[in-house]
Amino acid sequence: MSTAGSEHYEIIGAPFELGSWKAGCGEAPRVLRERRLEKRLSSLGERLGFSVTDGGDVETPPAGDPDARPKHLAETVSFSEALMARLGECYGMGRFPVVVGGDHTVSIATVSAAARRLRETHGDDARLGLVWVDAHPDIETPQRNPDTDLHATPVAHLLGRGCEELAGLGGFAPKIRPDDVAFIGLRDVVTEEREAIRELDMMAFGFTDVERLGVVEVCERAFARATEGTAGFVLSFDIDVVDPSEAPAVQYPEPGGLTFREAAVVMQHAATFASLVSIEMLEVDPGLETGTRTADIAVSLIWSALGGTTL
Ligand SMILES: [Mn+2]
Repeated sequence: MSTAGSEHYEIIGAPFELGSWKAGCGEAPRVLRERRLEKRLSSLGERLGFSVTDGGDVETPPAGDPDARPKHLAETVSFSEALMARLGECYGMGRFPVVVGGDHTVSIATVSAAARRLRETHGDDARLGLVWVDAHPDIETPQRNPDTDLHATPVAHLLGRGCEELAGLGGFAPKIRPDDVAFIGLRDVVTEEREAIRELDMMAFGFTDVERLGVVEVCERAFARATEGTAGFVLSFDIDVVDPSEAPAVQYPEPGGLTFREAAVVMQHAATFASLVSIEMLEVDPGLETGTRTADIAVSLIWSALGGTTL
């Protein structure tokens, strides 16, 4: 199994949690570090020939007016700008970002930064692919549901929908085209999201598709969608795609999730592409479990995404 082809990975903590209705995901970067994230990746790097740096956390803004709508938009914009700038530095140093959230609003900045990077290296027409591994498609908009939590909206914003302040992050939009995106593991989708996925003809594999087709076939189709015709792609991983019996520390536990083994296959599949430009592990809420099972699974999955295999 080859690696994503980078010689230097940088861990970047993004402890933003205002995109969710409850606090908690902001603790994940600290807990994943306590579970020896950097050490495990560095050990893998000794085997595969890459180095790893822990770049620390991007600072998060304090919560503003809780009654403002869309919820915490100003704070989300200011954090997204800071994270996007930080990722620009990371790419500028020739490093590959390994982003640890934080809630899923973090993806608005990570995918925007990757899109900007490809525009810089491949020109303004460069397309960015996206593999979104999640129980939810996160394609809601504050226009349709003013009370939505913004972590339910990143895909919509990356497609150029939603709020202009977020969709236009970095001064361009959209960041991705619907036909360059693939969802894996969906199992909690609201009607309007289902309609948006159909209307935009997006590739989506629900949890029963994973069962029927097998995870390898799903990976082959999904990663083909994100890599063919694109200059690079991002792997965004929401830990709630894993079954809560194995990864319980999530805010929306839903039965029927991927097994840890299936999730590891997805990550190892990602690692075979040299065009992978960034990965992220989001939505771990460590306070929702006693012990560290979910955090440990998250660390192992990141390890797999950097090319980690048992043998
Ligand atoms: Mn999500």
